[in-house]
Amino acid sequence: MTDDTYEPPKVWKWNPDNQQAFANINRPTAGAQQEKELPVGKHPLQLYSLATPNGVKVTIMLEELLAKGHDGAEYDAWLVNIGDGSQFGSGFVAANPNSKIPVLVDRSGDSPVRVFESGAILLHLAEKFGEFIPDGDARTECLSWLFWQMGAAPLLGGGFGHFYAYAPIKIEYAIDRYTMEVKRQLDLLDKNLAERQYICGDSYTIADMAIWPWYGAVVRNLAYEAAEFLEAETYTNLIRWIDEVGERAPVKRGQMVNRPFGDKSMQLLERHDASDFELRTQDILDP
Ligand SMILES: N[C@@H](CCC(=O)N[C@@H](CS)C(=O)NCC(=O)O)C(=O)O
Repeated sequence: MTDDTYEPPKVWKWNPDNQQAFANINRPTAGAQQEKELPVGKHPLQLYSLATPNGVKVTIMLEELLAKGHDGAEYDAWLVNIGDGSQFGSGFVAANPNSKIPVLVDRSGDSPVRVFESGAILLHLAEKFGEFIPDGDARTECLSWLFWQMGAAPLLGGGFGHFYAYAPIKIEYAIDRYTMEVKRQLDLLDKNLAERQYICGDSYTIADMAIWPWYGAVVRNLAYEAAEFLEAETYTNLIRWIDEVGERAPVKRGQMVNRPFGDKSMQLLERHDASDFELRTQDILDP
């Protein structure tokens, strides 16, 4: 397979035998592939997720809300293993027809409300609890950065991350194209944070929670092993903010939830109670 000899056919056909990264779960169609209901716990909020950057955004928000004393933000976090195709179960698809984590089912009202797309979940929770979203013009600025992140991250992850780290061949054209864009994004964040403490201004908001898991992971070399390639250490304002946000206790807890990889003491596969962080990490359950 070389990119300079490939001639696209008139009509593309799916090859289910394709062995490339994520080929076992990718399909050209949407919808449920098997019958499987979602579990439901005791709390008002039910989260079905995995500790990828998109998943972590939401667990950080929930832990931040709980730290502020909002008992209504108590949640059950169920682990969804996207590697085995759990996102294509009928219950999951009913909650998120797009078959991607994270998805939240808010059961605090008369009937359950599904919320999919991490940005929509952050906004739903911010509005529900009146937290981490400012008023007036600052709200507009906050939403601008939130929507920026939702549009920018696929270029970082699906574009740069895929072609730099996962693609079976290194395609210079693709890596160049996405590296250019990712460095532009890093420079944008760095310049913004040269003037502000947080992404939207003086206060910590859902825009910080959306942006931090992605750009924090790349800059701290926790995603794609590309920090040196991207000269991440040169974005000093960004690093100052990454370190500051990373020091928050709810941010530390949020990263542990639905995490089946890495250091066992940081893996809380499911979260059903605040005490789980002390009592149910994998170093204790599976030493
Ligand atoms: N725009 C979505 C993206 C969610 C997303 O891409 N989730 C990935 C994990 S980070 C996923 O569930 N992938 C499974 C799949 O593609 O089948 C969001 O922000 O919620």
